[in-house]
Amino acid sequence: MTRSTQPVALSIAGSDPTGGAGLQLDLRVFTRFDVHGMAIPTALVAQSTQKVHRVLPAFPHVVSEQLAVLLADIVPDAIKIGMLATDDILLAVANVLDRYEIPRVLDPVLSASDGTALLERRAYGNLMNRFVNGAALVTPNLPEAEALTGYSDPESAGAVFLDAGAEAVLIKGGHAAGTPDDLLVTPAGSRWLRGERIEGVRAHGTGCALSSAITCGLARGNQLQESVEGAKRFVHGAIAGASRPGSGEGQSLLKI
Ligand code: PXL
Repeated sequence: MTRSTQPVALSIAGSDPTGGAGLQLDLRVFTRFDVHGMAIPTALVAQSTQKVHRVLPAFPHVVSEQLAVLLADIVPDAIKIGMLATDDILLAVANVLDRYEIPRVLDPVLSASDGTALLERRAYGNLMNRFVNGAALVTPNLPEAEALTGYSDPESAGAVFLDAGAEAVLIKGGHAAGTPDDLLVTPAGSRWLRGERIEGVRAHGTGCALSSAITCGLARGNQLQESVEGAKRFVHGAIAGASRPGSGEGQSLLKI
């Protein structure tokens, strides 16, 4: 038997049966980066490419048991955290992760594109205290940055995330008018990473794909900025190749 040298990443996120976002998408991204993927579901989400119908959070103690049992056996090289659904699940995950020092990428998923809450409002404080604090990177889009920090301008929001204990923040500009540039904020300063909009594609799962791809870079031991730039190129290609299966009226699915 040979020992595998394949890097290992873990996604802690919600299930998206369409495969367009969430755990199902994260695992496919891990595979594309030749990283072994592990996955812990925080919620079952009944959804189509049109809308979210229902969110069923997992039992918090089952989430924490899955995580504790897994980490006692395999310690991943990096962890991606997405949808946490409830304050109780958030705390259950945080209490286990606190025992480990594993680089974490936090995608602070608050709601789906149709507006359905994917994290309950009362959990926002603990998201900042327990997950932003200590994260290798936090990847909010502009609405998430504003909801969590109170600031709509990316420089001010980035500063609040750093104050809350994040090592770095990537404020994603895809929701802004004009070019979708992202601001990477670190204690050493901030810099714009240029983006290019692909017209006519309304894809979902871009945030999940980006944070998972960055997690793969970190799991491989790459530097943060290199990981972010590689992930941005990957997601750009995934949007360019996106398709609209099903009724064709909903959101596009990324080509991973
Ligand atoms: O794209 C945000 C997101 C994350 N995770 C899950 C989702 C969604 C959006 O619908 O369903 C499970």
